[in-house]
Amino acid sequence: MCREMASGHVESQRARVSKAFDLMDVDGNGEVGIQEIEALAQRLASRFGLAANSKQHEELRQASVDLWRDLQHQLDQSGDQKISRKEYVDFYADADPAVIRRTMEPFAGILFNLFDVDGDGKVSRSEFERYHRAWGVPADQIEGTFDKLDTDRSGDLSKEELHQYLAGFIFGEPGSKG
Ligand SMILES: [Ca+2]
Ligand SMILES: [Ca+2]
Ligand SMILES: [Ca+2]
Repeated sequence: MCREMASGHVESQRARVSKAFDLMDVDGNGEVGIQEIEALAQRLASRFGLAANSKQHEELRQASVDLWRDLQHQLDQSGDQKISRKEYVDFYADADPAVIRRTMEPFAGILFNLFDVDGDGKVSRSEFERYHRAWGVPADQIEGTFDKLDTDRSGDLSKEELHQYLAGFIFGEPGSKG
């Protein structure tokens, strides 16, 4: 059972998608339901420091629920209102990146605006760090992630660059070329 150790950069797309699923399956029972999505949105909101009844909080919650409905619509083959690991991995292991992008778009847009505190349409290094520090991510790891994401080396993250990052979280880095 040493898969973690052996994985590194060569782990398969299925393994990546499965790991992304783990992030959502908070109680670890092998399926994800609306309660877990709402709990995740809640956690995200608190990391961004959003007040419980603020407009931004509500937008984030709504975008999460919409994303969930979309996923459920596409993935819940058995119709039990839950997405199982198998449904999730089967779908996203070979999903068309364009489909993933479309699914992600509204949610990613909301998150981008939350990251972009000064509203200049870019996520600067300090905006990126500020958020990740709240999650307790070590500074050098944040730096490394930022540099990797800033593919055009502009010193900040465009919507496109951040989008790749978020898609990686939720769908296991679709289209990443290893
Ligand atoms: Ca679960
Ligand atoms: Ca900014
Ligand atoms: Ca950039």
